[in-house]
Amino acid sequence: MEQAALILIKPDGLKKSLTGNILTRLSETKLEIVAAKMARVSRQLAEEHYKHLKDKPFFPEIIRYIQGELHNRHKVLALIYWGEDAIAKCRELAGATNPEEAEPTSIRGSYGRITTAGVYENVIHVSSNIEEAEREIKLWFQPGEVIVNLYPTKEVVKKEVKAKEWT
Ligand code: IDP
Ligand code: MG
Repeated sequence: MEQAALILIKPDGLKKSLTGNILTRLSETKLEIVAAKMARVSRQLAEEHYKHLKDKPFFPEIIRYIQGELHNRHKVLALIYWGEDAIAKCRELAGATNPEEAEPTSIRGSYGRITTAGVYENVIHVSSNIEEAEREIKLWFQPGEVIVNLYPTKEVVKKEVKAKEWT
C-alpha cells in the first residue's frame, strides 16, 4: 500500500554532518520525497510530537534533545517519504530505537549512541504507523508544502495574516 512517512534528521544527525549519508541510505528504498524543509522545533511542537511518551521518565530529556538543546543545533531536517510500504521500509533502514540494539549496519546502529544521561541519541525519527504518520505530517507540514495530496484539505480565506516577502 502506498503511504507516507515523516522522517526527521534530528539535531545530532545534523551536528555530526550525517545528512548526506542518511539520505543516501534512505534512497535505497526507492521511495519519493514529497516534502522537505529545515524546521525550528518549538517546545510546543516537540511536546505535541512526543505526546505519547509524556509519562516516560526520559520525556523532558527527549524534548530538549529534539529541540537541539543537547547539540546547540536548534533545528531538524523534516522530510516526507512516499510510496509502497514507506513506513516499514524506512523503519527497517533506521533500525531499532535503542542504538545499542539496532542492527549495526542500520542508520541508528551505525551512528546512534546512548548518552551518559541515558538518552537514546538515534539521529533519525521515522513514523511508527499510518495513524502516527498522518498525525505527525499534519503537525510538521502545511498542505502547500507537500507536492502531492496526502490527506483531504479545505480552502480557507485568510484575512490580515502577517507574512514576510522578499523585498
Ligand atoms: P522511535 O523513535 O523508534 O519511534 P519512540 O518510542 O517513539 O521510538 O521514542 C521516541 C524517541 O525517544 C526515540 O527515538 C529515542 O530518541 C527516545 N527514547 C525512546 N525510548 C527511550 C528510552 O528508553 N530511553 C531513552 N530514550 C528513549
Ligand atoms: Mg515513535
